[in-house]
Amino acid sequence: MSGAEAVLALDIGGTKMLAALVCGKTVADSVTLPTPKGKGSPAEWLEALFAEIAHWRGAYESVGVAVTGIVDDGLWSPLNRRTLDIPDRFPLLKTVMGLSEKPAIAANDAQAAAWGEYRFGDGEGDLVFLTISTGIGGGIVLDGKLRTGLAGHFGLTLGQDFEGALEDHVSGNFIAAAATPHMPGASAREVFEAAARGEGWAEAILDLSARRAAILCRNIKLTFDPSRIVIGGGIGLAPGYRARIEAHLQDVPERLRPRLVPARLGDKAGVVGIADLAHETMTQNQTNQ
Ligand code: BMX
Repeated sequence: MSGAEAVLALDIGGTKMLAALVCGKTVADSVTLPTPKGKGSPAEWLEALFAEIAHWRGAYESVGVAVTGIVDDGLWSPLNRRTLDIPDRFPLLKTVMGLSEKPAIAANDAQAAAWGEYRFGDGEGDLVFLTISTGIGGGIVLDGKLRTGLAGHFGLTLGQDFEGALEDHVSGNFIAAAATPHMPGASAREVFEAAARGEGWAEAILDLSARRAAILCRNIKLTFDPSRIVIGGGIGLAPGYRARIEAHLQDVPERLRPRLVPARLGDKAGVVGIADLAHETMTQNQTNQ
């Protein structure tokens, strides 16, 4: 991609919305806003985001948008309303194309991030990406191909020792909720800070979360045998969390043990991945014309 061919990349998660101008793996500029959960409609959230980046107009030729939830035929729906409560089949692509006046593509946030790490991260071969954040998202790249649709929605898988979706018992929402009796209103970040001060209750919450994440990683290893599981997301990349998962994998026989690596692109994996997918799609469309 030449420097002039920047892509506007948006990543809308359960906690924050990130807009970035991306060239290859370089993020030239970025803006972050909190996701206005429970306030207004996704159309209004997108309008607010586009208002923030109005000065980027003219700097990009195409748009990629990565979102928490599933995108089918350009329509965005939630799978777990606890992660983000949006209407079913919101016309995401149409809205983004209307606001940007540019061609656009849309995909799931974790799948986009998996692609970013595959293209520009460390290592080679098959990978599974796990974002442990508000929820738990995942993306699978096998034989150089990103799997789409429901593939990789590990956060929605069911557990044996609890009711409902795995992410509701592991991710940021879980960590914050479990802290209520000890620190009412605490955020997941504050639980990490409490654990760093050596507070036992916080240690116990993070350890339970990490133990369940470790089981998920073992199951992923047995399902896909990827060369690595790339860990991203605000919780996944929080200090010490990956080490906690690894501690629960120590006794797993070596052949069965997943190799965990941190997301090389950090919290930019989603925007870099969706920008690359958008660039590929636009190039292909031009070739076919
Ligand atoms: C949920 C699901 C996934 C998403 C994952 C991580 C919704 C709204 N989201 O499993 O599609 O990839 O959370 O999302 O159903 P994040 O917002 O925590 O990044």
